[in-house]
Amino acid sequence: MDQWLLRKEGFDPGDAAADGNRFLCANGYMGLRGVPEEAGRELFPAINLAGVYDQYGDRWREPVNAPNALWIGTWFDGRPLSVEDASPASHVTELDYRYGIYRRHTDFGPLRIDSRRLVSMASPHLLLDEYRLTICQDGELRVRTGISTEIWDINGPHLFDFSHKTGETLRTCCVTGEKGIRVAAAQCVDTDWPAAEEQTRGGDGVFRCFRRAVRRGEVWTFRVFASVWTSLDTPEPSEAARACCLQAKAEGFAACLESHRQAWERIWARSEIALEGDGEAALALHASQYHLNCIAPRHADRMSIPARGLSGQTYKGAIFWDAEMFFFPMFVYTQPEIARSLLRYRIATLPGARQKAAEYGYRGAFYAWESQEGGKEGCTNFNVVDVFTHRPVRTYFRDRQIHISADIAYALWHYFEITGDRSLLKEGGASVILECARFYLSRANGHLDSEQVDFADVIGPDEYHERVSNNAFTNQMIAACLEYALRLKEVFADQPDWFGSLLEELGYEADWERLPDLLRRIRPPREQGGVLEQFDGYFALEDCGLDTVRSRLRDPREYWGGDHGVAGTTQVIKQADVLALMALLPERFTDEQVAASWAYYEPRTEHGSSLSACMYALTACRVGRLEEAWRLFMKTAQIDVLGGGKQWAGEIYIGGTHPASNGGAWMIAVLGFAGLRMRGGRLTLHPRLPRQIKRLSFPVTAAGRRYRVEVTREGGTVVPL
Ligand code: IFM
Repeated sequence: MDQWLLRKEGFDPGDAAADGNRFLCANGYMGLRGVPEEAGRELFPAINLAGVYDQYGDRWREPVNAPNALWIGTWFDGRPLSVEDASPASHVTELDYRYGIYRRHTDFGPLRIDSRRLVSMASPHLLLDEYRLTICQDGELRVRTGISTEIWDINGPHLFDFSHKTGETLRTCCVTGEKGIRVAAAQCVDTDWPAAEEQTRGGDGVFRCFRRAVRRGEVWTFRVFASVWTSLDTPEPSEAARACCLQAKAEGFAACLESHRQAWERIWARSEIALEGDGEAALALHASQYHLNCIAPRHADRMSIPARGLSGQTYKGAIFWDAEMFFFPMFVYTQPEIARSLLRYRIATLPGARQKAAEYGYRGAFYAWESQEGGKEGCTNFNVVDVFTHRPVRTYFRDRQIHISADIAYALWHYFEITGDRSLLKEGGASVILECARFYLSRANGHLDSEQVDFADVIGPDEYHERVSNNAFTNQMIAACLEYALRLKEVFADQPDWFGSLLEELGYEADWERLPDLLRRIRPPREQGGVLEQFDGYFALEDCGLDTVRSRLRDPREYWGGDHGVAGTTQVIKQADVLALMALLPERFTDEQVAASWAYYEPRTEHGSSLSACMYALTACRVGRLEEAWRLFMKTAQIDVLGGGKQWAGEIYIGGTHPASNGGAWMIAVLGFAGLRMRGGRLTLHPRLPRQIKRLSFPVTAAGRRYRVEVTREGGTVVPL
């Protein structure tokens, strides 16, 4: 079995949305959905741009899809050859995870198309396609390549005022509606086609057309170089796009491909987990690491990653806690400069978080639940649409999921602990931690001089139970945030003046005095026989099984949470909540508490979020439930190989790739199965390999040094490189 290859035979338009995700190519700047070159809007093609947002009318703001600069269509004897309409004799789609290369092989009878396509990892604005036609019958061939403006949007349109230029390089320019961001795409072609081409521009884009009689046995190749830039990158995006593709054409396809492959080799040298013992698991792990690596913002130094990566506009292209809790661990241990970029995005968006806290009448930093550019809150008060009434449903993610600020403080602290580098704290990270702690000071319910302080009216990770009090996850993460704030003083013990002036600058003196009090009084989780109660009153809810709750659904797309959701009045939860807490702050809980809570909550968990299974797998490793850990690992790691995961929340499409699961797969393998930890500046291992795994081998970076970790049934080693 090839551990680097995803392969699919046949074409089913019903799978187009899922396949576009599974076969995604990306490089952090943009994501190219895995659909064939000739795809029209109905097959959801997209070149999704990282960090470029637009709002159309009063619809949801979402990231912009660029004009489709790699569009190619083929006609034979006047008949269009598209996978959708021309019923090919065979069609195979492949994704090479090692080098991020999408391939398609389609036999249409009179001709065969074999193409390979990529989004360059060496040059962030460049896309390439080598499109080869093998003629199987004499006839007339027409090939049209160009920039199509048939753009798929969920809440668009976003691009207006299209203008096109012909010439050696075709160009399209347009602007976004809300902010007037200019978006430019360019394309040029290298081919040995003997006849002159004809160029056209119009309502659907700008194209060149190659047409002539061909004979059986001939082979024609079109090497397409395309480029996308926006005015956020440069004042002259159109010129930059033109220059980028001309330079690539001058270098040649083979040279561009080689630079791209070398860039991927460097990424794998720093991050690849080699797993021996189970081919499917090895493939799934490569797939997970591919999907997370290909959306990392390598071209920017203060950018984060949306919850559905660059696979489209789902979840408004927003940054959730997924970034800090699920993507960050792989990056901090393999490519800390990317982890740093994710956190610098939060530092840069601190003003937005302060503004949000102020809007709700609090002080400090309350980060956006769905963060867009500048920390703008993308989450609306009506984030789900009811499948029966088609009315928006009031949801409380935006205003009650207050754990988000503590999650960010948690990642900042762990960046410092794992890298040993204080500079990020000095650059603004310390201010973020202090401002998050200050938010909780002002959000705490009750008087700080009362014996216990509640955090009432919140939502924990389990979003099916809204507006609960003393959610264990939230309270404990807040406690951790306060501790990190207080420990900053020790971290900067050798620079008391600097730390003192930071407190002064933030006007923090009085708050600093109050932190220990709040920390001491936060209500601890209630417990029954070692099982932590998820929130006040959870144990009193109806205790029926998952199947019972599912049987109450009247529509498979129905939302389970909220006022009328089938899960809200029961103990059935959407995703890991108490167990997420135990996975993230393991030292706070005994093995007995973890074992008891795992046994209680797992059967009551829908795993309706792709963030769930990995937290259960991590905690299953700790308590020796290795068969379950393995099952949940496979569920996590295979999500984008099999194209699974929920597609709908009410009437809202939530499909896409699953970077949180991708990061979760890394966490299970490294932190769970190998048991890697950074403690007191040292890496330790505590291997717990399931029987299916013979050996795990991977590189890690910690405290500025690189190591290779090897784990077998006999034990593990950490060897400096
Ligand atoms: O952040 C998650 C949340 O926990 C569950 N719903 C989907 C979000 C984005 O992945």
